[in-house]
Amino acid sequence: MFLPKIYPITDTGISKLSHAEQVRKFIAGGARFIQLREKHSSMRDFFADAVEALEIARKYDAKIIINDRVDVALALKAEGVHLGQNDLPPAEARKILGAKAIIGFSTHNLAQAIEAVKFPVNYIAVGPVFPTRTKENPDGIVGLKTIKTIRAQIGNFPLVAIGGITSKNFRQVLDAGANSVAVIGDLLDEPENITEKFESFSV
Ligand code: TZP
Ligand code: MG
Repeated sequence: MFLPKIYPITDTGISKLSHAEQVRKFIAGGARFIQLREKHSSMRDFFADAVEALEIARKYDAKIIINDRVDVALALKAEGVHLGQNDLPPAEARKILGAKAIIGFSTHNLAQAIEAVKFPVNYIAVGPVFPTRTKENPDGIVGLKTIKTIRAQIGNFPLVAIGGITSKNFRQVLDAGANSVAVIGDLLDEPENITEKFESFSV
């Protein structure tokens, strides 16, 4: 399984740190698979920050996945992209990024998850599992029961759970059948402790 159990995602709004600085801190805690997620800053500013983040990641053989933007992932030579239901369709992203790219795809219910595993994607994400304050206009809460149902329906297809996951509840989410938990707020809300927080998700 190429997915790590803990999949950290950057957020400059919560951490008040650059993507590069967050990547540095996640890597110091042991992360080697990190998503850069930027919803507000200009493409220019994000790109410059992401170039720096990639330079740091390369030194540690850490993989970087870019949220939403296939063009940015391609320009950066990032390892992959994470797409939502309203982004470029996964099949188009695959044509652009090639067979080796890691493509993740967000789903928010059982029907979407069942559909998504037919797409040319390397993993699907499902969420929000629990209430989250990080995402603007989140879909309805999925809950652990739906994670179990999705797992039963998709065989061993790589599954990431996201939304409201913390160092206290993540084991339940893995036990419900997720291969990996993606975490934003609980890792970043004390920016001075990001490395320690990552380490506290010990599995
Ligand atoms: N998609 C579903 S919930 C979510 C995303 C991007 C936000 C997850 O952030 P947090 O802070 O870990 O709840
Ligand atoms: Mg998206």
